[in-house]
Amino acid sequence: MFGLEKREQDSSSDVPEKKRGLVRSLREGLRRTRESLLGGLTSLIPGGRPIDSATLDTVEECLLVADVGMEATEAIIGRLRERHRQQRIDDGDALYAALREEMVALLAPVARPLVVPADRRAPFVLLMVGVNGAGKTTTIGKLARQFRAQGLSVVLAAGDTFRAAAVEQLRIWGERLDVPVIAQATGADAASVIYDALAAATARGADVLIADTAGRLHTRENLMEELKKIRRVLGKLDPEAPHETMIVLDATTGQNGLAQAEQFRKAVGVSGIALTKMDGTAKGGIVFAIARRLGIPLRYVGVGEQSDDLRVFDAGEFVDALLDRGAGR
Ligand SMILES: Nc1nc2c(ncn2[C@@H]2O[C@H](COP(=O)(O)OP(=O)(O)O)[C@@H](O)[C@H]2O)c(=O)[nH]1
Ligand SMILES: [Mg+2]
Repeated sequence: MFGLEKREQDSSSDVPEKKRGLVRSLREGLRRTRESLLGGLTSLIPGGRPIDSATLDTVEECLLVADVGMEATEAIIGRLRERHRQQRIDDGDALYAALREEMVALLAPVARPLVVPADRRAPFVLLMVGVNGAGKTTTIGKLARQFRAQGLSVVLAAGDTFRAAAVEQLRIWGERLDVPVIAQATGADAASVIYDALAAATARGADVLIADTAGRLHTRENLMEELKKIRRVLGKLDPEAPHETMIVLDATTGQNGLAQAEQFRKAVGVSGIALTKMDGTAKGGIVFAIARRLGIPLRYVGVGEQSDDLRVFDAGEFVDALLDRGAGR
């Protein structure tokens, strides 16, 4: 069977211990979505039983329940029905294999990891955006840790000057990771904080600057204006900055996240997505809707609150973790 094969491979092959641990934590993080997806499937598709059109209807329902969304579900199911018509799916295992293939194919175009180019003259500037509570500040801490582990020097900019606790939260991450945090008092002009931070990062010869931003001001328009201003002032120091504008989306908000991404994309442009809290939801199928509807590169997936709970998004690894029938449901 699919999942079992995969598990044996992992434990017996030469996959390094660390990598195996990461794959395990991705599986654990996707547990609730997997249960929702496979809960309806395994009982209906025992290996060897012929697949009929009703089975495919069940698959369709399971995808919709997991928040895969109408469009992505229809894309996947359409392809499966076509294969079934051609009699290339005759039992449960073949259906699983086909489903895996179609899912990976749908995600592959957005599985484009963030790459910090090695031949840089100036700091690589990462501007983090997203609504309050999405996980921006936490994701910044996790990213800073990953970059440090890659031997890159990092500076953080406390650009969420709206909430009193926001600067403090970033400072704590900075202390924990031994990464400098450039900040001013609550209420300061966010664009000026981030401008200063880029100047400081450049002076230090830092590799990466990660800028935090507010998720809410008095109105959504205020926020978008502030973000535009931040982009403008960064451009004065480095015409190519920000090199990445990453939106942080909370997976537990499901389809709502798609609307947020559209809003931010329209206002300030978005070049990448970090999808957080996959561990807290059965609606992780949202990744397929993101791939289908937005087509914005999905860089990272957050699977917990700890500093190492951030996975680089890999389509094959993700789908395997999602469909793994042997992974302790
Ligand atoms: N379970 C879980 N919680 C997360 C994840 N990412 C962030 N959080 C939590 O979400 C809450 C809001 O995060 P925060 O970084 O403050 O959001 P911000 O307002 O966008 O900066 C915090 O309690 C975080 O610990 C994740 O991947 N999984
Ligand atoms: Mg924050």
